[in-house]
Amino acid sequence: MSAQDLPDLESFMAGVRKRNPGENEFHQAVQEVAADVLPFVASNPKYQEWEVMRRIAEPDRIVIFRVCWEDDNKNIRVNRGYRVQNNNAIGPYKGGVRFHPSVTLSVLKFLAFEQTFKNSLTSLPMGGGKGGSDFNPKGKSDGEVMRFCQSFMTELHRHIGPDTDVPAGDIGVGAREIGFMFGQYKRLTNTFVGVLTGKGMEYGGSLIRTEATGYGTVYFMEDMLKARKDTFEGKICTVSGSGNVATHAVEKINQLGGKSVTLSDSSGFIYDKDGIHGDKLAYVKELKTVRRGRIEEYAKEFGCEFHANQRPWSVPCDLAFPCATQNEVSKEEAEILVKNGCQGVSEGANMPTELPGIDVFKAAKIMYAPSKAANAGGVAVSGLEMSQNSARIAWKEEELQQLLRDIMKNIHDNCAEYGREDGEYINYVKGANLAGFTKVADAMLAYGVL
Ligand code: NDP
Ligand code: 2IT
Repeated sequence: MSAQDLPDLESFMAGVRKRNPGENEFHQAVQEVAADVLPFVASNPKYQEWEVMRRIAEPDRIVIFRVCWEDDNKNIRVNRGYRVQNNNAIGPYKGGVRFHPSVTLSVLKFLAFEQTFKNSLTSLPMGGGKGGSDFNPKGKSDGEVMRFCQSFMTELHRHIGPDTDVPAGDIGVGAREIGFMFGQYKRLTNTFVGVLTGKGMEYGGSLIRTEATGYGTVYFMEDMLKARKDTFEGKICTVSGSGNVATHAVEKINQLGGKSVTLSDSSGFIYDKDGIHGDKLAYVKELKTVRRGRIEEYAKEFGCEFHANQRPWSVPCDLAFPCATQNEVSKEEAEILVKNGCQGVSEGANMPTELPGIDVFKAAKIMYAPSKAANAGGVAVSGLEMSQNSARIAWKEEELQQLLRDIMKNIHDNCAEYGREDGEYINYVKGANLAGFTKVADAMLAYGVL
């Protein structure tokens, strides 16, 4: 194929939109990657010739199934379950399961696509996948959640396995749900294998998996600061979300000398000028994982501001950590962050910034770590959990802490190498996309046309 035949971004995206009508989140994720990868393949024609980018943007396989369960009032409930197996060029499909009413095929396709690049960046042998359901665990009893998880796994178990596809947690799926799903897989297959990660310590889980995503997101920021000869000391940090990723991001920010002043959930955000630390952070973890209450209760308990139905980006900060969900930072909010002096953004959530918002961060040349690099610590420790399960051993906490720290530094340095632009500016978006793409693409070339 000659240079003039190379597809430009617009015609490439027209094809993606035509093949995947109405799937806006999927279009957004593909466009973010293609904008960097298409010019790169133009100077590396082997990838172009073998249509690698087009093939990565077409999932290997998607399974969609009915999930029936009975609620506490004996009503029959019907939800929809999914598993998107995007690409297994470099290892078994790997990626979380999300239970949230906003789950659609488009959302899971974007997540599985992103996961393919993220997992490649970890340098561990994992392909990309994602699954979930439109089931809403909020307000459900433990018995209802158990019956739903068992029904979900009754179908899903046919499509996964420790060397095939290894799901884990995500929004709405934590230790409780992983326990129910692992138990059902074990019962159905009469095997005890590492088919899920994020497991409890009693049945094959890994130390620091729970903390890994939030910690990793903050480590990535620490490395970006280091590259600018700066540290966390005294930095005011805004964080969104109040689940697994957000609370552990706050924990690590505090340990590194920063001050976390916000948390949020889908009803609004709290602004605690004195900092969220110690007993106050322990309160949030208990509130969200045991009592399953609302973040507004924090404001009542500790006497700080609560802003209903708003996101925390108007609060002046040095550093921002979106850790709730996709598209939670708009262009206008990105502009407000920059105007208020924000110097860096590290994404714990997947694709939290809308495309025009990313352009604002790039134009302002602030430090900006895209999710596929910044939140890879979680799946990296999942990869380490898989290794421990296969070898039937358990590593010590110090070893795992060091491995996580080293993996995040390696991801940072790899992205910096691919993303360095004129002058000192590092375009981490480009760096993550190209570094993630190359390994998967080279493996795909080795296999021929599949
Ligand atoms: P949790 O379920 O533990 O917490 C999710 C948090 O985000 C809650 O505070 C929730 O509030 C809020 N949230 C969810 N959906 C929305 C929404 N539509 N609008 C506003 N707030 C919302 O999930 P995690 O912490 O695990 O996941 C958070 C993000 O991090 C997700 O984007 C996930 O994909 C990503 N991620 C998670 C990893 C992990 O290891 N867990 C790994 C890598 C990325 P509420 O309770 O009101 O719904
Ligand atoms: O988005 C993610 O990387 C996750 N939800 C974690 C996936 C995993 O397999 O640990």
